[in-house]
Formats: sequence, C-alpha cells, structure tokens
Amino acid sequence: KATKTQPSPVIDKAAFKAAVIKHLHCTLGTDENKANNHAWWKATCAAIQEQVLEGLRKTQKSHYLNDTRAVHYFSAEFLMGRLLSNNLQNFGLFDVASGALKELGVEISDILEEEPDMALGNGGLGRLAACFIDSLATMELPAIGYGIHYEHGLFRQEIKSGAQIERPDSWRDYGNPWEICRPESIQEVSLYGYVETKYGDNGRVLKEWHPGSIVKGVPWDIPVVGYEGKTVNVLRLWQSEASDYFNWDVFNAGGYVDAQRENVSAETISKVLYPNDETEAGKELRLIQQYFFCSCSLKDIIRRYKRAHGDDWSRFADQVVIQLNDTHPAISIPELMRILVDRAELGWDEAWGICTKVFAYTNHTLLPEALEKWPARMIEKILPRHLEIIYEINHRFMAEVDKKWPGDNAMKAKLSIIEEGNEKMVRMGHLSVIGSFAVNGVAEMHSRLVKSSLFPEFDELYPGKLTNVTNGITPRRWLKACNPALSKLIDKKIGEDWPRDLDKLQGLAKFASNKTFQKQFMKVKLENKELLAEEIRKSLDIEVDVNAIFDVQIKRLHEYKRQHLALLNIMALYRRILENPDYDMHPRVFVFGAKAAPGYKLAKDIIFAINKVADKINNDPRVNNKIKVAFLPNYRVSLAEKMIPAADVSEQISTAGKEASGTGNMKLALNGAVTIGTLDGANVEIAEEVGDDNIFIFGLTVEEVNELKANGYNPHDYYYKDPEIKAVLDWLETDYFTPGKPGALVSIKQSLLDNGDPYMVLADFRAYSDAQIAVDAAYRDKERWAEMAIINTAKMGKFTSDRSIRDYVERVWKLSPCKIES
Ligand code: 26Y
Repeated sequence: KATKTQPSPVIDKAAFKAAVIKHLHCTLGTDENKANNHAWWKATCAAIQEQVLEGLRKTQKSHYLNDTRAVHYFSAEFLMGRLLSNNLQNFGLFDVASGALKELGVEISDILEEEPDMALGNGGLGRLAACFIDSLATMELPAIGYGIHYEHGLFRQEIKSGAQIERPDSWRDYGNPWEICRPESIQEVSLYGYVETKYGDNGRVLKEWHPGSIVKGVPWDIPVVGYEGKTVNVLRLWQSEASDYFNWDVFNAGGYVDAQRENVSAETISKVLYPNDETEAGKELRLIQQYFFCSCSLKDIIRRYKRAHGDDWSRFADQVVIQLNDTHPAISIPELMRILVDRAELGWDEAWGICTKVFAYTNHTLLPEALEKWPARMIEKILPRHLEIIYEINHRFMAEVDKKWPGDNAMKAKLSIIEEGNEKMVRMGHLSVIGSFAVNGVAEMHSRLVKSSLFPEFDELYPGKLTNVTNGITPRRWLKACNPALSKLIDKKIGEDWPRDLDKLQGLAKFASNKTFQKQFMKVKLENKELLAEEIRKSLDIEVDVNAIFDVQIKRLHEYKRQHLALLNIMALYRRILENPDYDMHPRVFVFGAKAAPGYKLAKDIIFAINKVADKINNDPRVNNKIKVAFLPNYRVSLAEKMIPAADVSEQISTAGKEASGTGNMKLALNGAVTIGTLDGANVEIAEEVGDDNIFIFGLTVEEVNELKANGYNPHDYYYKDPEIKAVLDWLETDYFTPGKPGALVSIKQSLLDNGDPYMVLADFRAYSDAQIAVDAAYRDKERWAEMAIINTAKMGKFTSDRSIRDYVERVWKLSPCKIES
C-alpha cells in the first residue's frame, strides 16, 4: 500500500501566494494586472529561490563546520535544462505553487514554458553531469560542480527548407533568476608569456612564469536542490573578464607585441560553448576555456582548504577529490602540479603524491576522433610552464615504463604522453590516466573495451586503476517531473518513495500482466502521446494518429548513432507501400530530434534527408497515414521531457562498440518505451534487466563488427545482394525527394558505398528492418505490448543516477553524507 514520504511543505499556499505577489511588486516592479507570463515566471522563481537560498546557507554552514571531504565535479559542460519545475518538485512545493498561481489566475504549465533551457552542454556528457549533481544533493553528499559560465549555450536549431540553421542561444538575455554572482570569490588566471629559471639557495631550481596576460574569473553560483530539499549544493560557473592590469609591459619588453595580437581577448573566453562533440577541433580558444575554468576552480578549492588547514598540505588529498568529466579538464593535473611545486614550493614527489590521490578520470568515448590531443607548440604558447611540467611528468613516467618493459622503445612511444610525429602532440587521455588514481568507463561493455583496446598496457601497469561505473539518470526529472500522470499511477500502486529508491519500481512487475493495470498504464501513454501530437501539430503542422506506434530517436546526430539506418528503413517501408498498397503494417510515427555539429557536413545532410523524405511521405495520399515522419526542431532537455513520456519505441541503433553508454536509452525505457537496439553501451545492461523478451536486439555484435572489418568489409556486397538496399540507395540519387534537385541527397549514398560505410549501416540493415517487423507484430498484441512496456519501467531501477553516484562513492570517492542542521 502507498506510503507517504513527502514531508509537509515548508511553506503553504497562502504564504507562497504572498511571496509571489511580493516579488511581482518588489523584485519586478509590476503588479497582478500588468504582469505577463514572463513576469509571473520570474516572480515564482524568486519566491522559491527564497527557500533555495535558505537551504544553501544551511548546507554551506554544515559542510564548513564538519570540515567535510567533498567531490569536485569538473566538467566543461552542464546541460541543466529548466530549473523551476525541478526545484518546486524537489522541495515538494509543486502542488502548492500550482494552487497558489491558480488562485492568481495563472496556469503553472504556461509559466514553466517561459523558462529558457540552460543548455551549457552538447549532449550525453553534459546531461550526465547535471544528473550527477542532482543525485549528489539528493544523497546529501558534499559536492560542487565546476564549469564555464558560457554567455551562449548550445546553438538554437531552426529548420529552413529541411536544412539546419544555427542561431545563437541567449539563455540569460532577460536575466537568470537562479544564479548568484560572487565577486568576493573572483580568481585571476595567467596566460601566455614565458618561464624564467632561477636558482634558490641550496641550489634548488625555481621556475617563474611571467604571464603575457591575466584574466579575471568571476564565479556565478547556481543552487542545486536535492530531492526533499535538505542539501542544496552549488554549481559554480566561471565567467571571464578583462583584469584591471592586463600586463602588457612584460610583453613589450620581450618584443612579443606582434605575437600578442593573435591572442584571445579576455571576454571571448567564456563567450560560447563549442558545439562539437566527439570531434576534436584543436582550437586555441577551446584549450584556453579548459585551462581557464580549471585554474579558477583549483584556486577556489585551495582557498577553501587553506581557510581550514593553512599551509599544511598533508591533508589536502583527504579533503579533496576531483572528478574529471572526460579529458576536457585534464589540464588541471599540470596546473595543480604547478601550484604545488612553483607556488607552494613542495618537492616534486610530494606534489605528485598529492595529485595522484586527488584526481579521477571518466572516459566517455573510444572514437579516435574524440580523443583530445593538443599540439605541444600550442600549449607552449599559451601555458609555457605547463608544457615543461607535462614533459617532466612524462620523463618520470617513461622511467616507470622502462622498469616494467625494459628497453622496449615501441612501448614507450605507444604509452608516452607525447605523440611524436610531424607535429608533437600531447595526449590528454594518457596524461589523465597517469595523473589519476582511478579511471572509469561509463557502461560495463565500454569499460571492458577501455581496458582491452584503448588502454590495455595501462591496465597492466596499474592493475585495478581502470574500472566501471555504469551511467544513470535522475528519476526526479526523467520520470516524476516529466511524466506526472505515470508518476501518480506508480505512487498509487507501489507508494511514493521510488524517486529516492528506484529499485522499488520492481514492485510494478507483478502487475505487468494485470489487465486493469495494463489499461491504466496504456491510458497514460495515450494521453502523453496526445500531448506530443499537439506539439507536433503546433511545431510542424503535421497531424499524427495517436493510435500509431510512436517511434522515437533522440540524440545528437552522428554517423555512429546511425539515424540514417532508421531513414533507410523508413524509405524501404514507404517503397513497400507504394509497391503494395495493402502492405500490412500498424501505422507508425517516426519522431526525430537531433542537432548536428555546424561543421559536420554529412550529419547536416542526414537531417536534410530526413526532412525531405518526411515531406514526401507525409503528403503522399498513397501512404494512407501508415507512416508519418516528424523531425522536431531544436532538440533540447525541455523538448526531451515532452517526447520521452510519449514514446512507444526507443531507437538505440549505434554500431556495436561505438556508443559508450547512452543515457536516452535509460530515460525512454523508464517511461515505458520498448527498445529496438544493438548490443552496444548500456543497451546490454538494459537487456539484462528487462530480459530478452522485452527488448528487440538486432545486428552485429562488437566481435562480429571487428571480424567483418578484419576480413575486409565491402558495403557493395550488400548493395548488390539485397535489392531493397539497392533500390533505396538509388532512390537517394534521383530527384524524387528533392524535386528539381537530383543528387541533393547523394552524399549519404556515397558515404555508404564509396566511402566504405564506416559504421556498417548496410551490414545491419536487413537485421534492423526485420527487427522492426517484429516490433510491428508485437505492438498489435495490445496486452503483450502493455506487459512489455510495464516491465521496462519496472526494471529500470539500476539506472538511477543515485546508483551511479553510490558506485563512485564506494569505488572512487570514499565520501560520507553530511546531515544538514537547521
Ligand atoms: C573533444 C570535444 C570535441 C568533445 C566535446 C564533447 C568530445 C566529446 C564530447 C561529448 C561526448 C559525449 O557526450 N559522450 C557521451 O557521453 C555519455 C555520458 O557518458 C554517453 O552516454 C554517450 O554514450 C557518449 O557518447
């Protein structure tokens, strides 16, 4: 029977209403009659922010008084999305606020829509960071997120005549009600310049970095409210500003004036988030962004440590653990060495001993093009002292390698931080593995591949350092808040404590074959589909049938994620209908959401192709509404929150071995979508949880992918052997989908044939298409499908980010919760 765990709200409806009105008057300078939705939104934020800041103050006091060990999550990306609904939800004040606003004549759903997404991230890695800080606060763990206060987050996507156009994102244009500027904690960061070698007494070599310029880092704090509101941690984001003394004299003296002209100016550093994921651009500004936020954050941590421990460094590694979210913050390692050796004047070994107890590194990819490497020359220009330190780290590491593999120069070349070649490159992955005490992959299979193919020698050299922590998602945002109808149904069935203890969802499994519960569950799904159908109508002017299968593929656009595999299948279905008007299929709506990196030509071509094929199919009466294709523009967290609850089918069709984990797969399954997917990333673990009967697995395994590659994969074999593949690819070359413009879609065919089909789309096509037919058949058995959907929700307990955080705490961070005293 249902249990009550929500504490009684700290503020009642009348008081909340009064607070909203007060802020309307005193913060916004307007009144109930003049206020528009935007003003109501801001006043509501301000009202809840009072509670947030009270929690923040208490949390900081408790952490300070208890001198807690804390985790510092360093990430260049935090994809937070909207905060109002989340903060109301976590304080248990959603109904209070909604009721108060209703009495004021305002619909809460309207004002929630006023909030711009905080999109300071690209995709999975950035959203993971956001889920993790939610779990950390919920679990009352002392933690702080450190990142960059980008003026412009990920671009806004518009679709014009089928093609992606990028527009600047301006999430702070009309003010952000959550963030607090902390001028008292400004830091300064040095760049450029040169290193002077000096000799101290007793012959000690001293290095002095004379920077070419100094910039200011201004911290903005975003409170992070844990579920049921006890702990309020912070996300601290650094904004760059010109410092008062931009030290030109040094440069003039050195004759560097001309070189300086090419240098990046202070304000540009935190201007914009780089929109590439998984492809390394090697841009100077990006390296400066990374160093900027790492240096500010380390200095911030050290300032706080010194307040409690003075100059005694011996306890630093007991108090501080820093998690590096991929290699983007890896420059932190030489930066901490610089501070310890050059500034605090510790000996190298002591400093290195501290460093290697403080840092832990998460790897999110095996794709070679995503592994960061910086030209040594670029690091030398921007951070001359850091390059020296990297060489020194490497020198000592090479000695270690020689001890393990005496005289093996090939091994040294392979493991060195420095990649020799035309241009010397610094491998940030190697630096991260060497400088960390723990390294983790993000799903079982990925971590196995990190050990066996990415870093096998490091695994031998440092046994036990490489480990796994499977990703997770916060069920507060990704079920409770985004799917209120399902949440209420679950509350009624198994009680209300599942958002904290997601394994409780197991309790639904015993109702999976109960007809009444199936009806209730599928009724909620239908209502969610109606809401999404409305969204599709508003945004695209496409009518969709809510009784159709809603088939959802939402993620960044990448060849390895294979949106074009889905597209080829859609074209094949279309063709089957044209050839046979009685072709038997349950109506289906294919819904896509995806942004392409602005410079990724083929990814943009795939978006264009999806839209062109959609136009044709959606308007062809012969299709008889059996297929609709809807590409929803500007995919982002707040749109995901609308799409995920409405999905029947979850597309997770990456080439095996390429998707490190995936997290959308978890969100969709949690909301009762059934996965069609490859044995890749966390799909493998999802399949383990739900069982083979409740998931559609197809396609090559990692081993088969490797074997096929080794034996010389030739996509032409599939093209000539399978007439449907040939017909569909040839179709792309005609002007059928792009009237008057033959060849507009040909780049996709070229990549799949002439370019060798690097992600084996054609090799997996038939298996995928057959799996889709199996999905179709399964859906027609309403009861069986309902059972599958329920089991998917019931078995997602493992994938709460609370479990991921528990794994990090036990295996890596060794943290304890801190109770917050009121
Ligand atoms: C180097 C730079 C261009 C770069 C910038 C962003 C490289 C990579 C990224 C982002 C990577 C990313 O989002 N990776 C995803 O991380 C998720 C969380 O672990 C995984 O679930 C997902 O499989 C992986 O692709």
